[in-house]
Order: sequence, then C-alpha cells, then structure tokens
Amino acid sequence: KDMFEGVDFYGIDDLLTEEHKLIRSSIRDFVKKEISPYIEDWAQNSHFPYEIVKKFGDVGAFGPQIPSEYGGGGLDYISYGLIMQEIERGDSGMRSTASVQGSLVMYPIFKFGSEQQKKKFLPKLASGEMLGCFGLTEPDHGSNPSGMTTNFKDMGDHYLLNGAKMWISNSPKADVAVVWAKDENGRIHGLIVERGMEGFSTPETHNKWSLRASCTGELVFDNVKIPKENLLPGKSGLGAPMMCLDSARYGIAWGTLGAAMDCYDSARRYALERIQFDKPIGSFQLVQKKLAEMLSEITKAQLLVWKLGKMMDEGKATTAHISLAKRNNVAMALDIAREARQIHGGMGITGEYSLMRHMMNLESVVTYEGTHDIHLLILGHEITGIPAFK
Ligand code: TGC
Ligand code: FAD
Repeated sequence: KDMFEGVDFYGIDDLLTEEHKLIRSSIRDFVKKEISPYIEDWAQNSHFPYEIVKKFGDVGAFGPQIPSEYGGGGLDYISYGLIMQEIERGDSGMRSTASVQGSLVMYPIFKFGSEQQKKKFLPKLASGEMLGCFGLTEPDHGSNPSGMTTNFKDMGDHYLLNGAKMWISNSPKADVAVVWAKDENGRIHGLIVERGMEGFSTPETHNKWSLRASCTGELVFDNVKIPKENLLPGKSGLGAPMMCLDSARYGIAWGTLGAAMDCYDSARRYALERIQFDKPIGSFQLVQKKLAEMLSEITKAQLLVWKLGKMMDEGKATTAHISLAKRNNVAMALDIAREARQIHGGMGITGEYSLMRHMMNLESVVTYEGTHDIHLLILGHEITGIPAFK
C-alpha cells in the first residue's frame, strides 16, 4: 500500500499546477499516515473515528472551495477534487465525512446564510471544532425530496419544527444539522438545527454492510423550537438543496477515482506477484484484459473530472454535466472494485486488501446523492426536455 504512486497513463499531471500537485501530495501523505493504517479495523468494527474530524480540519479537507475569510481553503475546484480523490483512495466513508461537511453544510451556510450565521458556524466547521450533517432524505422521500413532509410553523418569536430525516451521514455525532423543511405554504427552506435543542434527537443506524467507518443516522424533530435567526435567508425552494448536491456530486466524481485507483494499483501488483500454473497470473490474457480495461476507464474518468473542474471554476457546469460525471465515475469505480476483487481470488474477500471494503462502500455511493438511474433521468431530461420522473 505504501508503494502507491498514483495512476497517470496519459500524463494528466501536465494539466495540473504545481499548487495542485502539492495539495494532492499533502493529502496523500495525510491519508497514508492517518487513515490507511487503521481503516480496515475501523470498518471491520463499524467504528467512526471521531478524532479524524479535527485532523481533517487541520489538513484543510473541510470546505477547500469556501473563501478563506470564513476559514475555508479559498482553493479552486480542481484542488477540491484532488482532495476528495486522495481521501477516497483511503475510504469512501472518510470522504463522505469530508464532503458532507464542506459541500452540504459549509456550502449552504456560505451561499444562503446571513453574515452572522457565516461568522458563527463556518470557521468552526472548517477547523473541525464542529461537525455538521445535511438532512434532505426522509423515510418516504428519497429520490423525490420535493415530497418531503418535515415542516415548520411560524410561532411569532420562533419556528416549531416537526418531522424526521433518514440516512443522514455524520448525524449521530453532528453538532449542527442543515435541515430542509417546508413552511406553512409548502415552500422548502434550510434551517440550522443545533445539538441540544429540546425535542431534537439523532438515533444511529446500525448494521450497515457499507460505509462502516462513517456514522449514519436519523434526525428526529419533535416540536423543536428553532430561533428565527437559524433560518437560511438567502434562498428557498428545492433549488437550494439541489445546488448543494451539485457541489457534493462533483466531489464524488473525483473521490471515486481514488477508490478505483487504489483497486487498480492493488490488482496490478497482485497480478505480478501471484503465481498459478507456474506463471504470474498477470501473464494470462484474461487478467491482462481486466487490467487494460481498468486503466482505460480510469484514464477516461480522469479527463472527465479535470474538464468538469475547469467548467466549475468558470461557472459553466450544469447539474446535467455533474450528473454525467457522478454516474459514470461511481459505476466505473464499482466495476473496477469488483474486477480487482476477482483478480485477488479468495484473498480479495479478506481485510488484508481494500477491495471488498471499497466495493461495499461504493454500493452506497452509487445510491446516495442521486441513484445511478436518477442521474440517467436527469440526463434524459436534459436531452429531451421531458422530465421522466414527473
Ligand atoms: P425539479 O422540478 O427538477 O426542480 C425543482 C426546482 O428546483 C430547481 N432546481 C435547481 N436549481 C438550482 N440548481 C439545481 N441543481 C437544481 N435542480 C433543480 C428547479 O429549477 C426547480 O425550480 P422552480 O423554481 O422551477 O421550482 O425537481 P423534481 O422534484 O422533479 O426532482 C428532480 C430530481 C429527481 C432530479 C431531484 O429531486 C433529484 O436529484 N433527486 C435525487 C435526490 C438526491 O440526490 N438526494 C441526495 C440526498 S443528500 C445525500 O445523499 C448525501 S450523501 C453524502 C455523503 O455521505 O457523501
Ligand atoms: P428510493 O428513492 O426509494 O429508490 C429506490 C429505487 O427506485 C432506486 O433504484 C431508484 O433509482 C429507483 N427509482 C426511484 N424513483 C425512480 C424513477 N422515477 N424512475 C426510475 N427509478 C426510480 N441523504 C441525506 O439527505 N443526507 C445524507 O447525509 C445522506 N447520507 C446517506 C448515507 C448513506 C450510507 C446512504 C445509503 C444514503 C444517504 N442519504 C443521505 C440518502 C440517499 O440520498 C438516498 O438513499 C437516495 O437519494 C435514494 O433514496 P432512497 O434510498 O429512498 O431510494
């Protein structure tokens, strides 16, 4: 594992600046030291290592794309992508912790929050002093968040919040939750809910076979009194959470490249070391086909996210552009994890190697932030102008 040096068949590094390469190598070193030696134990024991939150803050993994005046990194979108790639090479659950904090908690507060909210929350979220989560999905509304029933009433000097969210990354340990709920007119707004508010609880979801080192839970609101200054004033409607999803889905498109590279790297080395029929298994054409296909798909995916990153920086990337990359790169990584697992034979199912963990993690990644098929429908809508989900 320590030998990992990255996959760059097409010299894509030529498209990166010196700063990009420095950022990538600092996060790669961080992952090598703080995540890779422990991740198998954390995942096997279903343990979320809370101490990683402060460490992520120190290394600049939270909100790299948020301006530095609020504690963010003030970096471009390629840098953000490279950070996600290196963290997910370690583990998709660790990348979830970082991308939820940066894209789904800091981003909406930065984009739609008041100056007071930005000053109160962003520096602490950036440094890892606070952990956040993002509540959109409900038990009966996953792919169709506009049907949500979580709601709040205006009580004069405060709001009263009721309802429940499900499948929320970071929720059991979060200090704050950005929650999407409907007002009395059915309009969606973002509210900042803080741990300790009466009637607010975050039960943990147990027995996951996927993202075992990331904590997932519910958000339950039973007549929670929300101070009026905790409503995000800058934008309402489904478009507000969807803008956050654009940023997070972009990070996932890069992140899954990291998981795919780790699987490819492991498969290539195993294929050269493992002897069967008196030869390295890498000498057999069927194994070479698998490796050649992995390298081809990784290379195409790298070019895709690099160009998308440029479009993000220029403000030209649309939801459909992002859907194409999220869908393609998650599927690419999942296929590579499965093929790499095959190349490792029986060894591939053990915790000696990262393949099975990546493979199981990616089953969540292909589902969250819009399922594989929902992204097809977003593209279908873009192509035809007809929304198939209506
Ligand atoms: P639709 O009619 O398309 O849109 C409703 C309104 O929203 C506007 N809008 C956007 N605005 C800005 N940016 C975007 N990206 C926008 N997308 C939509 C749209 O213009 C419209 O505005 P208006 O003013 O006309 O009302 O909405 P729909 O209800 O038909 O839904 C469309 C659909 C199915 C594509 C969408 O809801 C969807 O993407 N569903 C998937 C749900 C999803 O991705 N959930 C993710 C939850 S968070 C999560 O999974 C975190 S995992 C984190 C981790 O651990 O990494
Ligand atoms: P459903 O929407 O019920 O979909 C089930 C199946 O039906 C899917 O295959 C889907 O593609 C298909 N389907 C649905 N509608 C259509 C259609 N119109 N046409 C064709 N097929 C369709 N959410 C958050 O808000 N915050 C989080 O932090 C968060 N973290 C998560 C962490 C994990 C580990 C997981 C597993 C999920 C997380 N989610 C989070 C929720 C995630 O976004 C949802 O699981 C996802 O949006 C899908 O919703 P669902 O599970 O209800 O599936």
